[in-house]
Amino acid sequence: MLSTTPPEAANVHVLRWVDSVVKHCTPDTVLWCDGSAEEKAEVLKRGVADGTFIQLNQKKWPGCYYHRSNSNDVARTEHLTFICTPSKDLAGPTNNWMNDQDAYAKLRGLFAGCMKGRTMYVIPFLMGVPGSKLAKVGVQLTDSLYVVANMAVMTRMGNLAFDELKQDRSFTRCVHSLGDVNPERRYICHFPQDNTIWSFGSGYGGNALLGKKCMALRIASYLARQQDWMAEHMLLMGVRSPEGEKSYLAAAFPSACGKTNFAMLIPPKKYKDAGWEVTTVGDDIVWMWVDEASGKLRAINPEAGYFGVVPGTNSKSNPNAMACIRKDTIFTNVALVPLEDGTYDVWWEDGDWPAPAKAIDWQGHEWTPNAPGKAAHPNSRFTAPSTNNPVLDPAYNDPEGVRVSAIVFGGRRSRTIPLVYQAFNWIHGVYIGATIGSETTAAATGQQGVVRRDPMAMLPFIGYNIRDYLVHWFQMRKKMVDCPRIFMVNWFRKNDQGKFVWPGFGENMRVLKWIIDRCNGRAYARETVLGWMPRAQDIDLDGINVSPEELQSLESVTPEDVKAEIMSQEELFLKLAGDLPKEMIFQRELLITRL
Ligand code: OXD
Ligand code: MN
Repeated sequence: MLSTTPPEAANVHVLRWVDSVVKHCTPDTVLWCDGSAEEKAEVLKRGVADGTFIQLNQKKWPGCYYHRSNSNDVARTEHLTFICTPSKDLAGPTNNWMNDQDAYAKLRGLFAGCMKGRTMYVIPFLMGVPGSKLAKVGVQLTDSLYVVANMAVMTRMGNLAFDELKQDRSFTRCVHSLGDVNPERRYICHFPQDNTIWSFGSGYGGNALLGKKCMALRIASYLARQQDWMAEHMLLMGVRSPEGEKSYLAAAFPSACGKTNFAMLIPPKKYKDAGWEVTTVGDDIVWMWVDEASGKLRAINPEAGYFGVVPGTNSKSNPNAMACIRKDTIFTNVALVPLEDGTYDVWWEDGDWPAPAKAIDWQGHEWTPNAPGKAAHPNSRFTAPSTNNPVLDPAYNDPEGVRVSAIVFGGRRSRTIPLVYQAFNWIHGVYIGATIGSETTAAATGQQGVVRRDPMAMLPFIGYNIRDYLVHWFQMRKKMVDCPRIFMVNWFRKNDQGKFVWPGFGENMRVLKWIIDRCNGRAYARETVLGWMPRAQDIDLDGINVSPEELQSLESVTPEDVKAEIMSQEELFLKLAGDLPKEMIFQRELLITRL
């Protein structure tokens, strides 16, 4: 239960630090969270009382609540996100940088007295499986009840964090205030050298749930380099063959390219009937390390829930996500539908249900199907516990993690990039990952539909200099006796008529099977300029509307396409000029010589 006194097990360094932040932010009340189910109910009840949440119709949506964020605060704001270090070189050319002392001074000013009249919640949480060698403790101080309710889903929250931390000093210090939710005074500042995050002025997603992008990616990536592990923007899935062979894949796709859909893939009937099973370990973040005994790469999902994009989620695109959100879920910025009995339903574009005659849109305005705007914000989200997932992998809670057989990179590209190909080796694979391009979507503010280079899908999430990050990737190979095979996929290629050729979703199983067979030395591939590619007959097309010729066209690249791709990578290479690891230059040269 929420308590005005810290638990007995509270760490002395946490107590001192909380004290100092309380003195600075001057909340009226300080409440400690223990992470219990009773507490969650209390938080939601408080949220309904103060207008943070609206309870949904409990028959249709048991345990589900609705929240509408400020309309100026609906996505991660990368231009207001900073890596704060003594020198700019530590943050590198792809991050916004602020001198750490200047950032502290600026934010100290904003945080001073900012919680007057408010309650500060103390949220101890664990990222990672309890007992795992990579599990990391964070403590977030926040004046947002919405953040408390979301952290309770997205992290392993509560006193177990103190059990894990004991009296150690090494926890991530996360300070968050909504402030006045003004983009003019919005800063998401990371101090990797101090294991500290200060976030002011936003209550949305990755800006405010500090365990996720801020800690489990930006701060963790910095720690991972120092400690010889990897923190990546990846999903993690298991595939079990009819013979009982289990393989795990980690896949990095830029934001809103279907990581959640892929992680929860349902095999086509034919595959299911034959005994194939796909299970989810995680859908957004993966922490990986080299197991000393076997010399192989192992991985855990540090999160405990899903923060998924809602529009487009339906029983066809992702039936397992639909199952995940049927109970105990928080919906943010979808449309709200008042029902006759005074309760509320929710609705979103491209979901399962026809548009209601009337709804309240994500901005709180009355909406009808003729209204010019969308009812649900394109980046509206669900927050659902992992344990709701009907295909949650049994190893989700295993501190030993799972062995990674393949690393898959992907992007949203209407041209050039084939449906699937395999890197020649790890170093070539790192080059492929480092040069991922993807057409931008609504997950971050800014222009949509332009190709953005997004190395390892980590561009907004690398907590230090990208040069050192890429070197770290190259170096990790040397620590492994055997390494995962690396692949590139693109579900989004279009034909000359502008239509998607590959059906995607569950049918991606067919590509997955080729990937797994390649990892186990079973499938054929031909050597091409880009890498190892399947021939049309190597991908099962039985039962889908894709001809061998169409598959061939999905795999084809002309030398002109490759030249244009190399030229368009130039933007990234120029940004890194002087900082490019030599392997990147060599790989580009090798690609050119293969033309
Ligand atoms: C996310 C993102 O919210 O990548 O997961 O933007
Ligand atoms: Mn993500």
